[in-house]
Amino acid sequence: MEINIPDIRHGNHPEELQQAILDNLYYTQGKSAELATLNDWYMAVSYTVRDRMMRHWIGSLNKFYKKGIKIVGYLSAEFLLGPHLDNAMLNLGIQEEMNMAMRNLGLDPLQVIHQEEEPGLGNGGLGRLAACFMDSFTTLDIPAIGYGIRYEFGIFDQQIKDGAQVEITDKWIRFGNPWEIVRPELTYIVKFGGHTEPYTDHDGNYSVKWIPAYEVKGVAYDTAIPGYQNDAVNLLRLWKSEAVESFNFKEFNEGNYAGAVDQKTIAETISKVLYPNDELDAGKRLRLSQQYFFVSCSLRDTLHILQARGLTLRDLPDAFALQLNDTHPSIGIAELMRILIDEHLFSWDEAWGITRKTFGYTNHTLLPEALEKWSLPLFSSLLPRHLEIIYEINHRFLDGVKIKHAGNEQLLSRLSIIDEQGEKYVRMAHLATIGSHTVNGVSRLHSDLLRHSVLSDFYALDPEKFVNITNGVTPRRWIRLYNSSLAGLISKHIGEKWISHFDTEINKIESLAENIDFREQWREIKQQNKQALADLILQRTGVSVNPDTLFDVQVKRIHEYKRQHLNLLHIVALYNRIKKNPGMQITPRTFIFGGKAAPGYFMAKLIIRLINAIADVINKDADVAGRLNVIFFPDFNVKNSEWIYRAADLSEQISTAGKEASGTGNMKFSMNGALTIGTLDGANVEIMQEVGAENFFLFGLDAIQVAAIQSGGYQPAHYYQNNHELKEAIDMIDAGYFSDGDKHLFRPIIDSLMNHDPYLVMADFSSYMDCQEKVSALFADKEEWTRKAILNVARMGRFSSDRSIRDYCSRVWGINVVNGVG
Ligand code: 26W
Repeated sequence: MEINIPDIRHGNHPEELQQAILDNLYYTQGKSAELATLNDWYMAVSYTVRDRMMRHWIGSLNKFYKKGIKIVGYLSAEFLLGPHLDNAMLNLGIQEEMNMAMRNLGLDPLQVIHQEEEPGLGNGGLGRLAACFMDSFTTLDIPAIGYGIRYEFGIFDQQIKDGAQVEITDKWIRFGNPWEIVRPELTYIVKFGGHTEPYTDHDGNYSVKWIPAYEVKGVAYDTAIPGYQNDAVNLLRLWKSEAVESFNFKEFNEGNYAGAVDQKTIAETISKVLYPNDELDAGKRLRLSQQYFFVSCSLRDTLHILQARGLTLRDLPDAFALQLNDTHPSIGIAELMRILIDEHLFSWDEAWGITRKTFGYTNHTLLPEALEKWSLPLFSSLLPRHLEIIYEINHRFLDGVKIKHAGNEQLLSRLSIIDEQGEKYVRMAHLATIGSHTVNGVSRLHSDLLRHSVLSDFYALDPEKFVNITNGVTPRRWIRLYNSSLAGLISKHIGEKWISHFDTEINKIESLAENIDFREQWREIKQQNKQALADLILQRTGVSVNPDTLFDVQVKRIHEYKRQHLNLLHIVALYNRIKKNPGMQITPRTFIFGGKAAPGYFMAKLIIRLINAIADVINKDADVAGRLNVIFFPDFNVKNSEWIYRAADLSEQISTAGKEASGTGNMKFSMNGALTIGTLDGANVEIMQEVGAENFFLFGLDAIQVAAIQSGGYQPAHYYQNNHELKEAIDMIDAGYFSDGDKHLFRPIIDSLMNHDPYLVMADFSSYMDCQEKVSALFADKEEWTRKAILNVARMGRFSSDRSIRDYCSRVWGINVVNGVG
């Protein structure tokens, strides 16, 4: 007699899922339905979804140990994953069934989903790119391990109090994290400080012993990364630091209770908190400790997997492709050399050969202040053995250069890993470049600028080493999940293949741009998304905005090179135009800003205050009511961005040309039907090429013109004197018009703009104003605007992170991806 046991762990029928949720609530969460809180239900639902990943995960883990495969180890100090639950339900293809099961249990699925605390283990672009790449690795079924740090506190939560940013500690794991599994059996010891002792071993080999001052333990926490409906699951392995000895009985017995646990405190500090600096190197000892900690654990783990696969250390470059996500993990080059030479007695040359063949390095910024360099005293006190190895790497590299460039001291000192100027520094970008087989930038323009500026001497030496891999974003989270109605409309016309084959399928909607019904439905969806955002803005800021206005959106980290203050000058000028001529015809706009400022970045925090100050005055001004609104959306993060990208009409990508390495928000907006106003910077250049210049609002100086003006004695005040709207706007801010007459509050911004203006805000103002008028004019033509919006989406295929990963496989990692799958 056939007994159909409901397959509680694997079954995807709503009844089975319903039972599974109750089971997990009872057996895993230890709660009855009567007493369960929303968080209990969230945990039970999450465990139920996780159960459905387990079988594939274990299968994939076994794959890591299979012969002949090459695993990508993606080393990143940041992974900005965003919430797991909704993405996992999508990728497992059980959204409807899970929502049905939750409703049958009397739950509101959206409420349960939004209960999840976002794992904010990143600052911005770099961290989010790593997360998109993990989704693409797995959807392309490429074996990959993301290695990083399990920060106890991620990026701060942002509150706006009296117009100013207030940072709130991000206690993301206070209610527990159902998506991670701790691996206490997978721990590695990491040494710090101390000194080195050279010695000759019994075979007469010269070697060096590192006697550390202290050690910490790294414990692995694993999170499953599901592919899109392909049963593939990859691994995100994040390290938590713990004391080797968490309790020192001897100290305790002597009554030194603090002493008994201080090791624990020190050790746990290492993975305690994410540094909230974006593009600004703080050069702090703890930061270098964090970097060495996770890199050392990760390298040991790759060697552990290698040995478990029955391979030798010499097989490393064929078994693993290790990618450095910027210089943050680049100490890994010296660490691998140390392990091979000091612990496995490899010769220098063999060790160096293996190291160079294993690492690739991706650069994400050209900003001098963002390029990491560590002072020698700090470096030698924390990592004495690594400094010796870096000296040797440097010495041998420069010796090699001398062969062709003997006597060119200038060149040698420019190339040297050690910056001899003033207080000496270790230049991590130089170590990363010398120690990697391939260096790439993240957009065509950025990779060119990398070749011809920051790393030009290295490029001249070895041009083959430098390639470009333009960034991408995952169409799963950024369209299918966060804009499901638009995704539904697209799938209705071209099927669902575009979700996993975006770059080859999405252009099939191109012809629909000429279809008036399709355009109508398209506009309807945008309007619904704008209404939803307007409701959320009212809820979060108390300001009601009109979804019929043009939603002009700039969301990204606050930074002077991203020029949120240029956007503000346009707003003030527009405001003045209406004030002067209330009857004038303008396209009503709602300006929406969002983004966090690094807590120590004074100007960025002042720009947030200026945005809110201008918003207060304009939103209360009856003369412009209904025609101009300004909003600062608090706590911009992956979770909140769900409502923003899909609701935008205009995407602001207005950085000074040559400063934004790529940008990825620009791609998310364009993929969700926003038109872009932007400069020829980063990936904007390629977006415009793909969508067509006629479907892109281009303005401003290009990177060559910027460099020319900056080296030609730029006079920002000149533009102030010759543009009355600019002058008027500057004067109003300076006069305290937006700060209750307080002339001092925004003076630093005005002084910077009038005297230095390092990011050419003044020089690009009039071109920006003119371009914005074109935007207003076109927006009045609803059909043409919608047509261009559809063409934008249709032509964004190239900006899928799947295409980026396939490029890395062919140009960097030597992994062949067949028919788009690993
Ligand atoms: C040392 C402090 C620090 C921290 C983070 C310096 C630099 C960083 C990151 C490199 C900053 C970052 O996120 N850069 C952004 O990377 C994105 C992904 O490639 C690009 O799209 C953005 O243009 C770039 O600003």
